[in-house]
Amino acid sequence: MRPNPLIAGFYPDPSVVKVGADYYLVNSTFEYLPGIPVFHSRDLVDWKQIGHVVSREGQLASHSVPTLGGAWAPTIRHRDGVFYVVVTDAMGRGMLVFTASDPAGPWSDGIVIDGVHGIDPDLAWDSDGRAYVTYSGLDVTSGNPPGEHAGILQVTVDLSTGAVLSSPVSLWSGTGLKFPEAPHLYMRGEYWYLVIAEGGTERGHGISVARGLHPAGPFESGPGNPILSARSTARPIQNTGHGDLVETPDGGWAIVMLGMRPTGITQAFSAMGRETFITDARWTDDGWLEADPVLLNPRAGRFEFSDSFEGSSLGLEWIGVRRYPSSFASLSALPDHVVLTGDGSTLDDLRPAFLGYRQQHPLASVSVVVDPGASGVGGLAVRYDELHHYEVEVSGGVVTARAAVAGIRQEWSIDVPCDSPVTLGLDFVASTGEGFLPNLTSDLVVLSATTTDGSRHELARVDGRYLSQETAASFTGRVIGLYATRGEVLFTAFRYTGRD
Ligand code: 6LW
Repeated sequence: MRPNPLIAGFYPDPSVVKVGADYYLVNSTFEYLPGIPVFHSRDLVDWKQIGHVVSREGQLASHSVPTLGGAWAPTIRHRDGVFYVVVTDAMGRGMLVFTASDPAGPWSDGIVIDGVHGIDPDLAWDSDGRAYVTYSGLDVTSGNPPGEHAGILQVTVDLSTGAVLSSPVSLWSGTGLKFPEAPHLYMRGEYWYLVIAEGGTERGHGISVARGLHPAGPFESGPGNPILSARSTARPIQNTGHGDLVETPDGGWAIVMLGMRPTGITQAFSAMGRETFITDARWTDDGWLEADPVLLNPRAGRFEFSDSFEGSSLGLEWIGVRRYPSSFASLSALPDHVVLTGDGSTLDDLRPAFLGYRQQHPLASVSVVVDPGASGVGGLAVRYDELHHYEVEVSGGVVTARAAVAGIRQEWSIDVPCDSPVTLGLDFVASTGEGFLPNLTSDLVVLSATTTDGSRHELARVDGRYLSQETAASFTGRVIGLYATRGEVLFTAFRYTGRD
């Protein structure tokens, strides 16, 4: 059995393509930059990030998108030596096509698919080379609140210019559940299969299938819909839906999809947000698609990531909020350090100087050595969005822990020696403390500071459920990060350990 989660942490809306013996997978990134990570695998088990589709200014309008906007639901495909990613830059540039000859990049600037308002674009070609963009008719491109849902729609497109060659036609839009979305078209034998998600990205999420003789339909609904859903089950992986079908190395089939790992019994909370999972699929004798339930199978052992910022560039795992890390983080200012420059923006603002790393495990421990100098202010935070973040911060001989939740905030402070670095810590532990119902809610987040004499000061223990998908209601997940709000703040020895 393959590991599940397949790619842990905030990696939602996966799309995957097989090119020869190689697999490439992309995810949504919303307001974070660089955007749309590209992962590579040869066995569908071990994945290594090789680049990003969005790696420079102008490709997306992410610097100004509101929370929930940005890179939604890319599809990756390959044809005649060219890789394509179609995606919606929600509340930004609209629906876009990016191309690259090497999936590691560089990718093109992105062409707008003119006048098409919708999300979750798919790309497929018929035998004449005509390109079909099939999408979900929810208009999030205009900056206005989404209007009525128009179901699954399709246009033909000239991919070299973005020109739409036909009026949108309505395709099969599921069995009647809410939010028909994430369509993908595949040709197999004499049929075109239309696989979609429906039921919404919450607990009711699922995947349904239809087939027809032409990519534009008409489509006939499959007999076993939804073919995949965890709704109303006690399975530890919930919200499964939004999937892409792929042939496995041994000639079988699998669906890669998003899911969540909520903690709790009735009310439950998902700290990491929507993650990437996988399950086996197969074709029945009468040519319909079936899928297995999505089962939890975490990778064994302890995971460790550390960074002492020795090289000349940041690793691909580091991300910023509506800003590229290079705009506020320097590796050249001081050996073995990253220096973040604050510009007055705080974690409550849209564009903080925040260098982020995704939380990937329900139990995790993070630390970093921070030196704010005489006038800097900075620290270590875990963030869901502008309204939901916990942090431990140091400036001028004071360490402050802060919890901000939906406009409500609390702070705790201690004095520390002014002229030496401090190790700041975030620990994500099981919620067994006094006043918490063991394992019935989420984790506890412990905010601490350790001074150079080795004494550890715990400033606060905060209920982790307020930094979860269900509470924050953003589309992302927890991202842990170093940040500076003022001055130049020096960081070294970042360490993340986690286990499932
Ligand atoms: C995405 C839609 C969804 O476009 O959530 O779960 C939206 N699915 O398909 C944002 O990720």
